[in-house]
Amino acid sequence: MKPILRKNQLILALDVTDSENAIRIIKETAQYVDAVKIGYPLVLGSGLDIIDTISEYAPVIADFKVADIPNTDRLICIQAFEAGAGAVIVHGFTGMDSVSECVKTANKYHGEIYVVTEMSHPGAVEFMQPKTLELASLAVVCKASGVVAPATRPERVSYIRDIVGDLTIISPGVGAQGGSAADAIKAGADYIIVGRSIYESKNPGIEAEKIVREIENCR
Ligand code: NUP
Repeated sequence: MKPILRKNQLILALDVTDSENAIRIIKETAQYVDAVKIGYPLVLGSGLDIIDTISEYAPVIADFKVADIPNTDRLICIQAFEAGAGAVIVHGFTGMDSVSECVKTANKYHGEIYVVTEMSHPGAVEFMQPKTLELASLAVVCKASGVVAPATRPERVSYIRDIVGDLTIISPGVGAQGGSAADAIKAGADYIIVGRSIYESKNPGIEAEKIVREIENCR
């Protein structure tokens, strides 16, 4: 995700499963999004080459939530960066050695690592929320580029901002999960991640533009 020149502060979560649909949606939305987050639904549905295809339109963040021993993490990150991803999302609960290995691998590709702090869904309060401070601090210590923080809980975005300083915060949970783009940005998120509200819409381009305007109006 390195040099994001346009700052619409919007990342598209492209969780469709077939490449034809994915390409149609990115063509309609490319002018509004700063990056595209691609995860297991699209990669498993259409193959790893989709990362390269989509990266012709916008930088790709591979949301693989990498969570293994350092060597396996390294192998997964290599696959993602070799495929054309500019950034990879990893879990932090595996500990410092695992996350550091991901950052080390990313640096070789001039890529970025984002560490999940507290997830946006209700279940995240069970096991993750009590460890948010540690997970966010780990991202700082390991020199990750940024963290993932929940737009569904703007007060937690503020809390995480205080911990991570100037690391980049990317924030999912807007729209389908109930969060507001403006509230998350005001709480300190750098980018909003939006999936279903855009890709399930009849007019993904119009929907993406609407969110960009909402963000602009709250700056
Ligand atoms: O905490 C997280 N919450 C979340 O929704 C971490 C994530 N990576 N995501 C992802 O963001 C989720 O897997 C999906 O790809 C996207 C949100 O999509 P939507 O709820 O806007 O459809």
